[in-house]
This record gives sequence, C-alpha cells and structure tokens, in this order.
Amino acid sequence: MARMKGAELIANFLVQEKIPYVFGICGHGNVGLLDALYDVRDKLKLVSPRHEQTAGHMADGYFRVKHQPVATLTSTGPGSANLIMALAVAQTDSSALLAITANVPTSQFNRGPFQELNRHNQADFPNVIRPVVKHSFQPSRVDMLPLALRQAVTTMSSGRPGPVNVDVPYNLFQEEAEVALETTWAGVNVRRSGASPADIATAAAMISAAKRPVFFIGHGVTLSEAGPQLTDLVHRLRIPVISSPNGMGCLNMDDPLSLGFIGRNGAYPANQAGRYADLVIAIGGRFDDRSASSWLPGYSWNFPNCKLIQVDVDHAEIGRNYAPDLGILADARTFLIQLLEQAERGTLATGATIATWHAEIEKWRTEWEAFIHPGFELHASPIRPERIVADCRSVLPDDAIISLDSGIHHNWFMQFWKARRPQTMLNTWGYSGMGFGPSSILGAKLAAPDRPCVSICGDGGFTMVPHVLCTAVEYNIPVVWVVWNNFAWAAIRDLQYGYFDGREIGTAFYQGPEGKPYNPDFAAWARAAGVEGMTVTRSQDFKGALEQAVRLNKPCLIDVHVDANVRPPATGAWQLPPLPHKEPVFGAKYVPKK
Ligand SMILES: Cc1ncc(C[n+]2csc(CCOP(=O)(O)OP(=O)(O)O)c2C)c(N)n1
Ligand SMILES: [Mg+2]
Repeated sequence: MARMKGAELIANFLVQEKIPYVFGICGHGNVGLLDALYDVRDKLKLVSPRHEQTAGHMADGYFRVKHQPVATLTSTGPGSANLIMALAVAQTDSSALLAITANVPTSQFNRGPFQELNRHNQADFPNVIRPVVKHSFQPSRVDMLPLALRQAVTTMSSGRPGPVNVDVPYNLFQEEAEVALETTWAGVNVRRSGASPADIATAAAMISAAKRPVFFIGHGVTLSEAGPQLTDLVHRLRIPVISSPNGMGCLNMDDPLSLGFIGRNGAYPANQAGRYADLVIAIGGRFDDRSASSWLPGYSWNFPNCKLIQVDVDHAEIGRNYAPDLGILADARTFLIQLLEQAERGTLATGATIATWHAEIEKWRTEWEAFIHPGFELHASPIRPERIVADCRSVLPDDAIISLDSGIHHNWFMQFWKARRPQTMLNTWGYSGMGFGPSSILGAKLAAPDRPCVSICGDGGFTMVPHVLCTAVEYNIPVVWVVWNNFAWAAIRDLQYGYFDGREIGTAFYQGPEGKPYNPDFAAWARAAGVEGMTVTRSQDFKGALEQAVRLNKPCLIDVHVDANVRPPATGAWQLPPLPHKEPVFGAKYVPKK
C-alpha cells in the first residue's frame, strides 16, 4: 500500500499495463490526470488530436493492427460526448480500447455543475456511453480505482474484445488514499476455450460428408490470430473461403481458395458458392445484412437448405440470424487447431467430390473475371474506380495497412481488394462511421511505424475530420490519405438514383447559381496544414503519385478525381425495407430444383 493521488494511480496503472499511448484531449475535468501523465511521459506518450472522435478511432486502429489496447482520455461532458461515435465503431467491430472519461466532482453530484448531465441520475455520463461499451465503471472514491481499472482491462481484452469505459469524477485525480495497484491477469487471446470432443467429432463428420463445403470467416478469425491455422486447414481439405471485410487477409486473398467477400458488393464466385454450398462452416462471423444479402434466401446463403456449423467466442452471435445445425462456443484458433488434429488423425477429410465443387467455382470465377476485366483496363478522366483499387494493390507491399471509410469507395474495395495478410485492412463494418478511416490510419501508423499506412476515404468523409492533417504534422505521423473525390456523398446519391428515380437532394456538393460541383482544393488544404498535397485527375498519373507519396515517408494527401457514374456491380442483394430490393446485376437468386 502506498499513499497516492488517484491520478498517480491511474498513470502508474497504465504504465504497469504497458499501454504505450494515451490519445486524449484536455479539459478542465482532466487536467489533474494530465499532470500525472507528465510524470510518466517517458514511458507513456500522450497524443492529442484535434477531435475526440479521432482520438477514439486512433485507439481503435492501433488495436486492430497490434492487438494491444491503448487508452483515450477525454474531459467532462462534451469532450467525452465527442467520443461516442468512435466507441460505437469499436464496439460493433469488437475492437478494444480503454476510454477514461472525466466527470464532475462527487461533492457536486446532482447540483447541476458545469457540464453535468443530471436529469435522470447524478453524473449520468455512463448512461450516455452504455450502449457503445462492453462495460462502464464509475468509481467514486480513490480506493475504488484499483479494482475498476483491473476489471476494465480484463473486460476489454478478454473473450470478444470491445471498448470499456472508466468514468472518473475529477476530484479523484487530486484526492489521495492508501492504495495498491491490482495486477491484471487477462489479455487478448490469453484464454482460448475450445469445442467439446463430441462437437469436434460431429463437425469433422459433417465436413467429411459435405460435397460443397465452404468456410465463412469473420473478424473473430483475425482477432484470434488464426490465419496460419486456417490456411493450413483449408489447404489440407481444399475447402474454399468466403470472408467478411474484417476477416480479409487471414487467408491470403491471392490464394485460389479465397473467394472474397459475399453480399451485394461481394464477388460473384463468393455469392455463388454461398448459394450452392451444402455446408457452411462459419467462424467468428455475424451474418449481418450486408454479408447475407439482407437474409433474403438464395441471394448469398441458402439456409436452411444448407447445413451450418457456427463457431463464435460470443454466445450472443451463435444463431442470431440463422439457426445452426451445430453451434460451438469456442475461440477460432483453438477450434481450427482441433480440426487440424482431426485431419492429422484421419478422421476429417474431404473426398473426390471436392474436385467437382472446385470445377464449378472455377467456372464462376472465369465468368466473373471476364465481366470485370474491361473496367480494370480503361484509362479515363475522371478515373475509373477499378484503377484506384488495382494501382493501390500494385504499389503497396503485402504488409501495408489500408483503412477505408464509409462510402462507395469502400464498396469497391470490399469487392476487389486482395488483402494478403491479416490486420492490414481496417474497415468500419458494423457501424460504418464516417471519419474512422482517415483517423484510424494515424493509430495504425503508430502501431506499425515501419509499414506504409494509407487511408482511402471519400471526399465527404475526409471533410468530416480534416484536422487529422494537423495531428499528422504535429506528431510526425507519415500516413497517406487518398481522397476519393467524386463531389458527392456518392454511396447515398446512388440510392436516390436506384430507388427514388434520381430525385437527387442533399447528396452532392455544389456551388453557385449554376450548381457547379464544389469541393475544397484538398491538396492546397493539405499544404496549408504542412502536409504534402497532390491532385490527380487522370488515371495514368495515380500510380506514380501513390508511389511518390509512399516513398516520401511524410504525411501526404492525394486528391483523386474518381468517376461517380461507374458503380460497383451488385452480385447479391441489400434491402432498405420496406422498399423491394434490386436484383443483382451479375448473378441471380438460387432457386432450388423441384
Ligand atoms: C458519420 C456518418 N454520417 C453519415 C453516414 C451515412 N453515409 C454513409 S456513406 C455516406 C456518403 C459518403 O460520402 P463520401 O465520404 O464522399 O464517400 P463516397 O460514397 O462518395 O465514396 C454517408 C453520408 C455515415 N455512415 N456516417
Ligand atoms: Mg464522395
């Protein structure tokens, strides 16, 4: 036991937990803790972006790349309220971060002091934050901090990771008590529960009996770092793999067994394999509407005409959207190791029918490639979207990290990006919060300083968080932003074209009485902030510009004028109920034979 201030205790705890960064913004409510961070500044670095949302996305990006959580620090009231979006993004994509929020002092609870939310309960910030965190702790005495901090760290990193909040009335930063730090015992992937022997035997029998089996992998496989085991197993069994965006790269997507993404913006062979499979082995994936064609039977999946083994570390996800024939609560890597053991023992194998299945898939792949190929060959101004994807792929090394934002640019990348390593493609998948991409790349670069980090983001999304430029310069974080400039909230404008007869309103950027397309000069904006800025309007020039940006190893922005009138071909469905969905442009619903 030692007598210390609450702030000292928190700072020491963060150091003990080897948390290397706090991404945070000051306020009167957290100056007490900032003062304690001053004392540990050689062990724990404070990075202050210009908006709390960006702080949260940076922490999220850091975790996704390194699987090591960091902390955010925000002040009472509005500063912490600004963090909500980032927490929602982290929560819905199972990304861990420790959000330390300050609150009003306990002596002022319920008096309505500056920035207190108290209409229903004193110091009610935990109620604001509750839906977007795994848990919110509110210690109200210094001697409550050690337990709250330990439980917070255990909660965020164990099982299915997620953001956790410790809400601290700011008097605790200054008040003292006789306290001792508690040590945590959990971390990411420390505990790895497996399937029961009986379930493994059943799974092995189901897989061995299947004629058209397919894996569907999600973020759970990435989080459990099960890429090598997955690769081993599918090579042994020759079973193809469909991936959700956050699972991409666990199997190198250049591998012929990788079919890509499924759903409206998936690849045709993936949707076809999903439709025609007789067994799906889903690991750590949710079957959300976008990766299940809004659950319309026959568009991406064909349950219950097809068997389902669903493996997840979270009970709540098993059977959420489709009732599995076999539901298994297990860590992805442990489960895959258990299957590898079965294969080793000869109790799991695929038969001759797998070759027929491959031949069918190959036919779909050939049709798809013939259909999409011309788009990749065209040079144009404004630039064809496919070219941006292809040039990013050819310029960036396999270990480069890209982040995507929400928008049509993301749809193009879901359909055509080939991630070659896990944890190299950061997507805001569950919540799709704009601002994630351009912000999270800063955290990604801090996690992987020696690897190129490139954010591909919309012109709309970038203008939501343009202050990221300042942070890159202030902290010398050499990332590249590729601004996919189509002068519109194009993903949403496309919905107006598709569903509302092109009655365009509120979905594009115009200026003046003639309604000329408007955007700021992004490159000049970057230069004004001290960032290298380039503008590219011809497809022939993009590759060289990206090569140069990566080579510079300085913060750099490339404003790329992309054709908004070329749309990614729908190969599955996505419905906006009650509107009827649109039929796929390429491919069709599976209708079972009579
Ligand atoms: C914070 C936030 N606001 C609104 C949306 C709804 N939304 C989804 S995509 C999109 C348009 C994105 O425009 P832009 O960033 O230019 O990307 P583009 O679709 O043009 O590639 C909007 C407004 C969202 N996902 N997140
Ligand atoms: Mg746009």
